Amino acid sequence: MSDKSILLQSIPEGLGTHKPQGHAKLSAWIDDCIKRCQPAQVFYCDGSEAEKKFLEKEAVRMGILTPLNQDKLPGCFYSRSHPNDVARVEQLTFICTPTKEAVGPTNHWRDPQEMRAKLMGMLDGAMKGRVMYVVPYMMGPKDSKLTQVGVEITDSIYVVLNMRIMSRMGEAAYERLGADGDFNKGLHSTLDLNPERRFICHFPQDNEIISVGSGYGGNALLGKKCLALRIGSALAQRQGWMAEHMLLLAAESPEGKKHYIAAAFPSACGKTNFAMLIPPPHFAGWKITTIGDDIAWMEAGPDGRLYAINPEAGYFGVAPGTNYKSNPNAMKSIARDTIYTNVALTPDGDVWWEGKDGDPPAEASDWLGNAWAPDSPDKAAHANSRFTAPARNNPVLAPEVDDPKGVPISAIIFGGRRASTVPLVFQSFDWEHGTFLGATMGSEMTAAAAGGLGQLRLDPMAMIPFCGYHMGDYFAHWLTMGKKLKNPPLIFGVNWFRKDEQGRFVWPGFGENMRALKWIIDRCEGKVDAKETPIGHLPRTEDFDLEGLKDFGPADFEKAIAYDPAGWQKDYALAGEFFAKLGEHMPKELSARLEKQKAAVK
Ligand code: SAT
Ligand code: MN
Repeated sequence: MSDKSILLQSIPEGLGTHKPQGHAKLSAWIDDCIKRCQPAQVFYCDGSEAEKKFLEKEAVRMGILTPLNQDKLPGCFYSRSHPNDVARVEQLTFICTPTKEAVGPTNHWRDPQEMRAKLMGMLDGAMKGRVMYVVPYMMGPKDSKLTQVGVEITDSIYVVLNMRIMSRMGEAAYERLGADGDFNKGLHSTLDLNPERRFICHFPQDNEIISVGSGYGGNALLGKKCLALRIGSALAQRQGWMAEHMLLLAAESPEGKKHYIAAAFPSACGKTNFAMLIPPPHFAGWKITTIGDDIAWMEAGPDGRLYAINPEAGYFGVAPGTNYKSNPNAMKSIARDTIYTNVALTPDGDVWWEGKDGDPPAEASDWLGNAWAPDSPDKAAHANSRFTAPARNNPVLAPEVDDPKGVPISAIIFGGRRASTVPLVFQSFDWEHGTFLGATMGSEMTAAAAGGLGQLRLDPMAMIPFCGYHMGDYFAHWLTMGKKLKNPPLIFGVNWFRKDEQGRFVWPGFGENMRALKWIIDRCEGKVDAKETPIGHLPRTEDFDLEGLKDFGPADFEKAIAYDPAGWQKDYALAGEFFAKLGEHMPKELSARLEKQKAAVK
């Protein structure tokens, strides 16, 4: 029988002892957390390889991770979450600012003092008999001006091992802080995983996050959505930069010319696939490399262009649907040193999920641990099952990921999952119209958040779940940023998910999305003209490269980009309701733009 005690045993000499010294505020905060949570052990992480090996071994002994078949998947582990803890929970996610007004109608608000008191009550003695891990990390390359330091205090070894993949974790973070640097305080406890005691709380004015009751990615890996987007967006607004829910890629032409592209799609709409795209054979000589797959931090550069970094160091991607056709580079990225959560486990220590290559296994144990066979009525993997993989595994990782000044963005793309109305690709008229396009985008909801699956909701800039302040002020910030940019990126809309009358996707998607990207790049270079319509510039069929596409000709393309005024009238009506909710905070330019657009699509 293995010993499942949740305290760390036989800690090797030198590990767990790296208590930060010389930053009085940090030390005082850690001491407060210890007093409050009363852990049985405190383990100070240093980010070393030896520490990783030790914590993995301990997580296995505790029964939290299961090693996978090391011949097939070296360095990989399997994990199951609590069945009620499988996604972000927007209704339990709060922004706690002094006034409710500051967070606007799209966020859940709580009074900071009241919320703090409630959380502190729950955290009193919460780590009795448990280990407290102190995790220093950086979001962003070591020497970037935009990089933020965070320290996450958690009682979950799973969180520590995931944070190690997703951020630049380790003592370099303390070095960057020096004696008095600003850092994000993140206190996390799983408590008893009771959804009644689950709260993900942000205190932007204190650069602080307190999260209890969940061990799931977006709720518990505090550097990711909590710091890099909710707190990050609020900091960015105050300091004049942007924190966005965007992938970042580099597209290099056969002549060696590079363009950097940022794209905002909601969770589980293919950001990871697009960021790792492999151009189809017809595009021989083109190369796409990945800078990031989820989050971009951007600022105006001295040349008036917009520069972006990826604050993350790993991919927390959706497993179902990932395969060698949809995303070969992701498949290679997750072949080693990866943590799999809530997928299915096969008898030979491999993983499986719906949409993985090959036939389903004859038998497996599903994400709940129940016996599963291909004729079982339930899915083997949870629809929001995930992989956590280090970016360095990505065969097409861009070397620019570590560049402290970031990459200059040529184009911003907004996209969502839309069965109708939104064409395959189109271009806005200018920054303000592009901001309007982002502000009015909608998407059918996915399994990345609990509830509402398939419903169309407005998700401006894919930031509805992640904007840490008033959406109206956020739109205004976009307009302000545009004024700072002498050479702003061009702004486009895309939709890979349009369906025909029979409910079939009209566009083949995946690698073929290169064709839309190529048109975007041609537009950036002023190489092609476009059709002007009320919603923006649409591609002319003759400029859009369809060569080498099987069973897809100009007539199909015209369906994919068809301008549908009736659909837009509905979209703009929805946008109007949304804008009205934002009240006085809504920038007048965008309200006026909506009226103009409504008239234009009549
Ligand atoms: O929120 S997570 O980071 O866990 C995943 C997502 O919804 O993008
Ligand atoms: Mn995301």
